[in-house]
Amino acid sequence: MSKKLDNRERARRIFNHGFNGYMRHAWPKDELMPLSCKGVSHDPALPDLVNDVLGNFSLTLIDNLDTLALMGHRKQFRSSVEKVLSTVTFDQDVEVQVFEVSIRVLGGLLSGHLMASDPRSGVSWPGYSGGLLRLAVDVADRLIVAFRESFLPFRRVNLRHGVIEPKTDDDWTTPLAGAGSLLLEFGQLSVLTGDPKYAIKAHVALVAMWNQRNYRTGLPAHTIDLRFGNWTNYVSSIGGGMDSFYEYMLKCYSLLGHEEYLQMFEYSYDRIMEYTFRTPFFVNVDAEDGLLSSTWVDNLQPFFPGLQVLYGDVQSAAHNHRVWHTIWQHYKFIPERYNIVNGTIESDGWELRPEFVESTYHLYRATKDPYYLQVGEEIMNNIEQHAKTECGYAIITKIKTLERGDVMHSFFLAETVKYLFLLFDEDNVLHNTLQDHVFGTEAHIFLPQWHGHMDIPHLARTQPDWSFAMKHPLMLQNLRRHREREWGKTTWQSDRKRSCNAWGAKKRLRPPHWSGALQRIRDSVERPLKKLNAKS
Ligand code: DMJ
Repeated sequence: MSKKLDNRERARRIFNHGFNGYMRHAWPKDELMPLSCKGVSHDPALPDLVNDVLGNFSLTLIDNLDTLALMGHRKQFRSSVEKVLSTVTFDQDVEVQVFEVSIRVLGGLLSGHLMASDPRSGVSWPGYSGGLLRLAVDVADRLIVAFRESFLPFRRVNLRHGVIEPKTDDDWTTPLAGAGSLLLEFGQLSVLTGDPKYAIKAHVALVAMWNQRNYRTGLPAHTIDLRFGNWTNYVSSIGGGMDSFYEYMLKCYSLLGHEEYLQMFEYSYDRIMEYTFRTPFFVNVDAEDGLLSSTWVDNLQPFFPGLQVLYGDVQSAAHNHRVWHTIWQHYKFIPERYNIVNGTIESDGWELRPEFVESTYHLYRATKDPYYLQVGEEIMNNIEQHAKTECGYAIITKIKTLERGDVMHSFFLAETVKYLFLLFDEDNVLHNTLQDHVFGTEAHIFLPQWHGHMDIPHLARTQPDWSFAMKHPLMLQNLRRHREREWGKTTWQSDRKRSCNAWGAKKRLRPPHWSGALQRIRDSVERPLKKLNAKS
């Protein structure tokens, strides 16, 4: 067997160990606790626990239906779909995050449905009658109530009772990615069901957030108040809280086929490169003036080279990926936050995250450079050596001492291991019969449905209540005026001032002065790149 196939089978074994461990010790709970070998779900005994995605709906199973399909585990895929259909209900008294449930659960159901119904997947069967799609509609209807007060959704909803009445100002805020990246899942659902209401909501939210970008820098910021449209956190980056907002613009173009998404992405990409790229890192800046706002980078950022590949900027992607590889090799993992000035860990741990593997996969598909296969092998070595437990894989809480935590996020199998498997599986259906696929941010597979083409931007524009919002660049400020009638005079001005002042009061950080550690990283990135360029 070739080394590549060997590694593919190794990735399959990693998946089998984690998935079988989950099914044996945790299912029907949401996730496996890999140290105590038991399951975890929403716990009513701990009402204060901020519950993002544990909703008593067998999360890991739903998140991995398509992983089973892509690995060709035909029987297990079918029996897992049947398990989901016979046991999962979304009528749960739990508070969940709209974005997380959309990308993991809605995305998982839709992707599972496409695999079960599209003969090109190789795992479909004639008796499948669309049960996963019906579940997808059920969960989406429970999420869509989040749009009750605004064109932007509340961050959390209760799956049974709907909107959670906001108590604090913070309850009225949402991060850019949370509100602005729902369109792949909502759009795919609309196209499959023929009901445009999901896509319209998500489209308007995406464009509304984009329209609030700063007029000077062109950058959107991290967090917005959904009543008034003012940013409450002015940081702008490609990292946590903002990452998938950009990802969805480009991918919505691929999935839904409207130039408008591509144009938004092109504009955004230029702004990102202009303001946040300070070689070799993409840094956090203030959306208002583009000045550096902190000196750390986070563990979601390594997804960006993958997106750059999909956009066609392979050279920059390769450079960016080298930076993360250097950090990975140094620590064996990528820390949650890394301080680029001191070259130290700013926030410890590696949560079995997929982003670096995802980019490695896309770069390999684009370049076929065996270097990326080598990177994949290194990643598997470290996972097997340090994260493997008796019944699954555990997050690393302290990188230096390799201390582990009792958590195996559903995305570990659904994304990290899926991308590892695909990296080594040249003959996968995704690389052959399903080449027109688009990955969601949770690595779920979406397929353009040209026969059911739906002009979402057009439909959004013709909605009586939405059209005024879409026309104005500062739509949310118009919304504010509109809503003032219901809410009375608001404190919007003073809120905005307060948040600006709080931010402005902080001494602005100047671009970092390259410390020795950073210089070493730059060298180690640039040297191999120069070699690579010399070769080609
Ligand atoms: C995943 O749920 C998704 O990749 C999301 O876009 C970001 N966070 C996690 C993995 O880190």
